[in-house]
Amino acid sequence: MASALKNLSEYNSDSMPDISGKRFGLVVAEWNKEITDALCKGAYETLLQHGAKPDNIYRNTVPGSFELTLGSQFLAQSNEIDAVIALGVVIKGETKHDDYICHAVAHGLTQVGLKFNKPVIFGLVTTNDEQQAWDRAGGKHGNKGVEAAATAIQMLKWLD
Ligand code: RBF
Repeated sequence: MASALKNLSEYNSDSMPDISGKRFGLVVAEWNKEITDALCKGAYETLLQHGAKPDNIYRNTVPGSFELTLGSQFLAQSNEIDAVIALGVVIKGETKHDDYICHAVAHGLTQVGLKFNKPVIFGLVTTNDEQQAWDRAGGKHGNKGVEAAATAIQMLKWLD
């Protein structure tokens, strides 16, 4: 698979819009908390690196990834938030729960973004095991939180 060959967090940071006045909502699932914290750190630092103000970044938690959709909706409906970044880690278990959760979140976040006409970024890491999740939360495959934040910033170009 292509993603196995490169660090996906090496995005092109040219022509990023000015985000010094933008407000971001981070929604972070508490399942696999140590890993989602690493995703959140990556996202937070990326926003700061591109000029966001710490006071304009709101971090909120939800119990698990399934709740990312509603948590994102609570933020997206606010006029005070310009973009939402949803972060979670779903690790495959013995049942098909992971499938249901991932599909629900992908569908749900899409709906929220369309409903409120603002970026709602899918930062869900879906893996077969914990190591693969760490590999994507600051490990050998970069940090999906960094990518999610970069995606949010790039999408804000549309709304300037
Ligand atoms: N939430 C996650 O964020 N990641 C998981 O890997 C995860 N696995 C779950 C496995 C099972 C069997 C269940 C019942 C829930 C799991 N959840 C997981 C929690 C889920 O996202 C949600 O918080 C709960 O189902 C309550 O709605």
